[in-house]
Amino acid sequence: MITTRPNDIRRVVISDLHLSADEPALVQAFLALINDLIALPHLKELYILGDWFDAWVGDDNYLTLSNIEMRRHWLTPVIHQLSQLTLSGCQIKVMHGNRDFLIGQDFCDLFKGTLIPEPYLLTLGDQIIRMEHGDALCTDDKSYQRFRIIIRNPITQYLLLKRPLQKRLDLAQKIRTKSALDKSSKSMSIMDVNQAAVIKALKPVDCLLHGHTHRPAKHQVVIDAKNHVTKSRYVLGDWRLISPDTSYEQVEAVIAVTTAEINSLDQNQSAERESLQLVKFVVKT
Ligand code: LP5
Ligand code: MN
Repeated sequence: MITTRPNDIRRVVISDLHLSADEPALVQAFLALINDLIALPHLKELYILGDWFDAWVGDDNYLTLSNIEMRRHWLTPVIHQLSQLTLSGCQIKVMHGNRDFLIGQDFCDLFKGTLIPEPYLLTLGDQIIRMEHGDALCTDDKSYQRFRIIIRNPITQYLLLKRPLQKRLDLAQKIRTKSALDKSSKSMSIMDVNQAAVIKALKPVDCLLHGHTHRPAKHQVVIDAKNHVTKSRYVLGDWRLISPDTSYEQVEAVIAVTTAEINSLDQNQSAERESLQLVKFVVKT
């Protein structure tokens, strides 16, 4: 579904799925993607760059369910499918977003995935790609950045995770409501990345890949105008349920893939070069 060259795909990067029990079509679309990925013969890694879930209040919200509750839970098929992907030889790497920063390694252990730090540097040949969720780049959004400093502090998180589950669910709901209210009065430009923050992030690397802003695109960023230095910033898209007509719905997302090109050095030797591109992923539901 995502390529006409299944043999050449090496890595897939996604973000901003916002999965929850309230949007089963998004969950189905994610399962469809994982099914496709299992069929890719040389896929090495799947990266999830944050906001995989609409809200995550702690791993115990799933891990403490009874066997019967777990069997009926919407996450159980997701974990099963991801375990199959791991078994097929693909490593699954999970980064926190602003909505699911409480995901722990205990949850990722269920499918033998790895929680990765933010930012995360991926080296592809001689190219270093900086991957991050993207919210830290939105430095013009002062109220969010103040909130981020508090909520991402390890002491705050330690104290939050000690609160009873129901209290955490209530708090998450309050934060969502307050955030939606605040967002309605913020301009689009305030909620986008800040150019100086992007240049600072890009300077020591070759390329930047992030999500969060829900504005998928490939941008050329001028790093040094005098010396004509420009670098790429790739923005992943959020997963959206749309209705092209009344007879069906579909989920669309802009994801990133790396594909390998084989360069022959001479008759006996060849080198693989991996390149990154954004692609549209569409699933009819
Ligand atoms: O996610 P998105 O793109 O819609 O909005 C973000 C910023 N908002 C957030 C909040 C999340 O959306 C919702 C959080 C879900 C729950 C997470 C787990 C909770 C753990 C705690 C319980 C254990 O990140 C939004 C940005 C926007 O991106 C664009 O960059 O603008 O930021 C805000 O709107 C934040 C506000 O400006 C400040 C919010 C202060 C909240 C204080 C809550 C106090 C409790 C309420 C009491 C009435
Ligand atoms: Mn986000």
